[in-house]
Formats: sequence, C-alpha cells, structure tokens
Amino acid sequence: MSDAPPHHSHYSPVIGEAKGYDLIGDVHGCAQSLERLLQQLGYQKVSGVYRHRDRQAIFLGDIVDRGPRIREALHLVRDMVEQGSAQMILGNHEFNAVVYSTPSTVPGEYLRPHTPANIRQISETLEQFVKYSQEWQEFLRWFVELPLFLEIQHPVTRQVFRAVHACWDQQLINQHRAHYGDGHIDWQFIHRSAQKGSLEAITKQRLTGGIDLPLPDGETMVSSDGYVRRAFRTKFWGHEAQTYGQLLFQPDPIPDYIAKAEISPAHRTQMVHYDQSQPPLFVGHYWLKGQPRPLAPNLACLDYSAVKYGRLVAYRMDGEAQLQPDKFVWVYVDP
Ligand SMILES: [Mn+2]
Repeated sequence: MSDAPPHHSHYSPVIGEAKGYDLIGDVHGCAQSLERLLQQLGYQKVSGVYRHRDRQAIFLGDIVDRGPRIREALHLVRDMVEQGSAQMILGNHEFNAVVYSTPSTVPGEYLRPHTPANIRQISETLEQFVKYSQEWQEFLRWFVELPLFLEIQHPVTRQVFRAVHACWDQQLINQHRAHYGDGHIDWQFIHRSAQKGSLEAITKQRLTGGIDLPLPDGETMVSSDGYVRRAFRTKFWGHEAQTYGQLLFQPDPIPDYIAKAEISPAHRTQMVHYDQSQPPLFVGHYWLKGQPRPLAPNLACLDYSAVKYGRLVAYRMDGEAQLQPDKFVWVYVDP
C-alpha cells in the first residue's frame, strides 16, 4: 500500500486545512487529563469546543468505560468531531456498548449477553448516564456512524498513515471495503457481528481487539485488572517471534512453560504481519507502561494506561514516513 497512487479513493477526506494530526490513545473517561493534553498540544476552547488553528485530533477509540468522567469525555470528543476539529475511530469498548444495548431477536436478550463480566465492563458508563438515558441513546447511535479504521494521506508530504484501535489486518480491511466502501459500519454490521464466525464478528474482533491466542489445555490466568483470561494478547508486527513469549504483547506474563514453547503451525496461520514496508500505523488498546516510544519505525501504540494512573498519550503526526520518539506528547494522570 505504500506505493498506492496519491488519489487513492480510500483516503478519508481532509477536513478543513489540517497541516498535521494529533493521534490520541484510549481516554476511558479521563476527561480532565484529556483537556490538559489538548491544551498542551495547543488546542483552545472556542465557543465551548476544542480546536486547533491548523491541526486535527484523531481519537483511537475507547473514550468510554472505567474512568470517572465518561460523559464529559464523550461530549468533548463528539463536539470536536462535529466541528471538524477531530475524527474518531471505534474502540472495542464503544462497539461493545452498542451490542450490549441492542436487543437480539430472542425476547429479553441482547446482542452482547449481559454476563457478569460484560455488565462489569460497562458499569461505570451506565452509572454515569443514569440521569441522561436519552443522551446515552444518542451517543450509541453516534458510535454506529464512526469508522473502524482510517487511512489518511498527509496533505503536504503525501505520506499515508493509518489508524485502527488494535490491529490492521489488510485482508479483512479489503473485504470490509468491498462491502461497506470504507471503514464505516452500519446496523446490519452490528447485528451480523453477534453471529459467531461471521465476517463481521471476525472483523470486529480482529480490528478492535487484536489477536488473542488461547492458553493451551484450557488454562486460565487472572490478569492485573482482575479478569479471568483464557487467552493472551499477541504482537501483529514483525516476523521474528519463534516462541509464545516472543509473541506476547500484554502487561501480564504468561506461565513460563507456555512462554518458552514454539509457536504451533496452527497458530502461525492466525498471525498477521504488519511489516516495515507498510505506512505508519497508530493503535491504542494495549495499555502499555513506561516511556512512550515507537514499537517499530512504522508503528506506535498510544495507550499508556491513562485510566490506571499511567499517561494519556498523543503522537504529533506531520506526515513523516518514520515515527520519531520525540513526537510523543503526554500528560500524567494523577490518582
Ligand atoms: Mn482500551
């Protein structure tokens, strides 16, 4: 795709005259930290909406759930999108909120089952919208208008870059575009995504959730956020991993004997390779820790666990082909 012609029809139209883009990782209800970050990036509130003279923010999804000011964060972001000073892609948490709230054809049931784990994931959001149910319904409808991924060509350098919440899988993206034209979804996608094994279910899971491999022999582990996990998150870039430990990409370690095992041929076929000839890609999702830096010359994850008192992180994209460590900007989130 890096040698795609400049008038590629998949590129999202440039809104206004953005000379640069500020990609922002998972907010999860940290609205105050988001305001501090936007101010640090030079955005100013004009008529109640943050905007920048010549830059546009791109939110990588997961505005909702977990944090203290979800409603405020949603208003801030949607206002920016509606005014053209931001774009946003769907995170797994927004998508899950939609399917959690959408009745299935079975009376009393929903597209996403109301299991204890699923109830817990959305509980802060629903609590904070208890008195604003009309507003919440409007946000749910707005989520369905958002794309799963963006591919943007920088107006000056002509460099293409990409944004997806968790994993860029070119094959699934090509299939999605063949059906839907671009990265957008619709209510039919929402309903189909609830059918196990459907293209929509696979696309949603892969693009907003990344690649999970199951722990062997039905083993489980408890992650640091208190969930029982039957699978672990893996890298989708680079070809060099031989063992599961080298493929692992999550804060919690896996049992040592699994980490040292060779990746099975069956699991190898599930892997996606985002190699270094591809355009720069920005993801959120993986709640990293420590000093923000590129994961590869063409890959940055901007989720540094803001809601767990980590950092809310942005990358200032000016159309460069190689991502630079000094272009990450962040605020610390205080307890
Ligand atoms: Mn997240």
